[in-house]
Amino acid sequence: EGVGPQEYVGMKLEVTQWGERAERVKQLAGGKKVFMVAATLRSETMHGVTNLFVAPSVKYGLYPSSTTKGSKEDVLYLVTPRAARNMAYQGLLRTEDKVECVGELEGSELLGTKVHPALSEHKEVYVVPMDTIKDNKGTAVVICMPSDSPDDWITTLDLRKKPEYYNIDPEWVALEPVPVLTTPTYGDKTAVAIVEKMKINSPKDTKQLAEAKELAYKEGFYGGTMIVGKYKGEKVEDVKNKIRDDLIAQDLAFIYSE
Ligand code: A2H
Repeated sequence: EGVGPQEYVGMKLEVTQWGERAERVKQLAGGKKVFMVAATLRSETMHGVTNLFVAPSVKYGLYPSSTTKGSKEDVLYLVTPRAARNMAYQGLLRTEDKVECVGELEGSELLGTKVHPALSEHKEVYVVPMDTIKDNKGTAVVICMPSDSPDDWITTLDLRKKPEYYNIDPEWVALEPVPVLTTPTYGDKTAVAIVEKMKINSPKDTKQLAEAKELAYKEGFYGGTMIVGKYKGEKVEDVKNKIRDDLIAQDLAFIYSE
């Protein structure tokens, strides 16, 4: 990627119910509040979250937040060890000589767990797999916004098509995108329209998806108008940073750079 540091918004999604495969993780958390932290470049689309993606074979950990040190309200963040090192460096995590870690786990253990995406239409969404998540970028936790992300839409379709292959309950996958903005060329489900137009069939069509992603991003950013929330009717370009700042002010997100 680029030379400079990449700045993400780390969205905090609280675990509301551990899934059947997360018994061990639940024990590790020991009753503490756990936030899965998703790294995103599109925090203005938060209202449209339908699922949360992790990579089944990637290693994650539970790390105590620095802001809760000494208080009873202990909070744990769930991210990769690599992201945890960056977060510790940015003062977000508790450190002694090294980064404190409550325990490690595999993405596969999280499938079927439920989280609460704040400010979203869905009050709870399921954690489902995305095989194309890389563990050398962001937190390896990715918010699913099928209305505006071609990757998210095609993955959603594939999960529904092949639940046995992915070892999931198809009911976990929310099939209906929740529109948050509208664009002049593609309407309010930009990613869906672009995936159809480009005839993308699989999450493995990486070259086409890269193109689709670029197109959707430009359309949404330069041409998009918000259709939900506090900034309804305003241009995405004008309110993107305000939405991010609001999320941070409400303690629903933080800046994470790497
Ligand atoms: B984006 P960049 Cl609505 N592996 O968030 C694969 N993809 C990852 C990732 C990882 N480890 N970490 C983050 N991402 C995704 C929302 C979104 C995103 C929308 C539209 C486009 C879009 C909802 N998913 O990204 O390589 C995250 O998905 C397209 C650029 O650092 C994050 O933002 O440029 C984006 O990729 C970061 O990608």
